[in-house]
Amino acid sequence: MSDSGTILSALADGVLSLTLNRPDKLNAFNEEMHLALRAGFERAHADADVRAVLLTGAGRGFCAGQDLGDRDPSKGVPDLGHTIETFYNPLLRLIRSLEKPVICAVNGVAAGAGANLAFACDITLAARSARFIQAFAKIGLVPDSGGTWSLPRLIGEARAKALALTAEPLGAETAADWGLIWRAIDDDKLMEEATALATRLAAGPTKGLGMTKRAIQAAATNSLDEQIDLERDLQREAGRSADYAEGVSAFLEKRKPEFRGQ
Ligand code: LHQ
Repeated sequence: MSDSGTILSALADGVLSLTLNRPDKLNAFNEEMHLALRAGFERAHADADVRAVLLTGAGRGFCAGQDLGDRDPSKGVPDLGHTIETFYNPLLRLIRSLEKPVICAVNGVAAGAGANLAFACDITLAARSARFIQAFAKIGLVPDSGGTWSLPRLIGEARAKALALTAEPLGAETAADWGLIWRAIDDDKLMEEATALATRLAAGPTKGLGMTKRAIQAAATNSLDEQIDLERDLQREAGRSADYAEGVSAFLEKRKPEFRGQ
């Protein structure tokens, strides 16, 4: 485990674990934590040994969004657009463009940008006791970190608007029932299950998994014609991969495949 203070980082079995580590502030983002988390995702892009990412939080919370002490208007009117452009948007783009699975284990409350960060990941699990809060409405802000994009797509406009306008907390089980996250897990089993899932995916045909992620994301803006053309192109590429050759050989030889993500 390497400890850069605000982000704990460890690579094991192809899984890069990134843990938000400002537990006294419920892992609210300051600039240092932003930069350290960004460095973690940049490593995930560049390092072939990283085949999946597991994002979670230290302590009783997952992430309470922006550290409001760092963006206090009483100390001068802040340019929040600059904050978003400099810190949040690059992070979102890094997560969405990473062609490797990103698993999120929401260990406790996820508020503001913390909630929308969890929804930007590929597979999000949450402790049964966790709750999601679009806290922006409580302080006169607008959902960011992709929330106005992901919420209506994941749960429809009616629920998206109600969550964003009321800032009412949403429990993990309801979030799972609505399709905002993949599963709610008993608190004491969350990390075990999330680690097992990330490890399983990291040992899988991660080149194909990465292309699958790209295709599903592209569907948000593609027509059916564009999408099936994309599927053709990606399948052509996947069909030439070493993992496809290994997967078919293993199937025919009735053995477990050994994928290398190539
Ligand atoms: C915090 C925070 C926090 C600092 C808890 N900051 N200390 C983007 C661009 C630029 C600017 C603005 O924002 C954005 C995006 C955003 O994320 S906006 C939304 C920002 N987040 C919030 O508004 C959430 C604020 N926090 C809360 O409402 C509560 O803390 C929640 C509901 C998350 C948890 O409530 P509790 O479980 O009752 O915990 P708590 O309130 O007692 O918090 C524990 C400690 O964490 C406490 O410190 P203390 O020294 O009193 O123990 C809080 O002050 C601190 N904390 N969130 N965002």
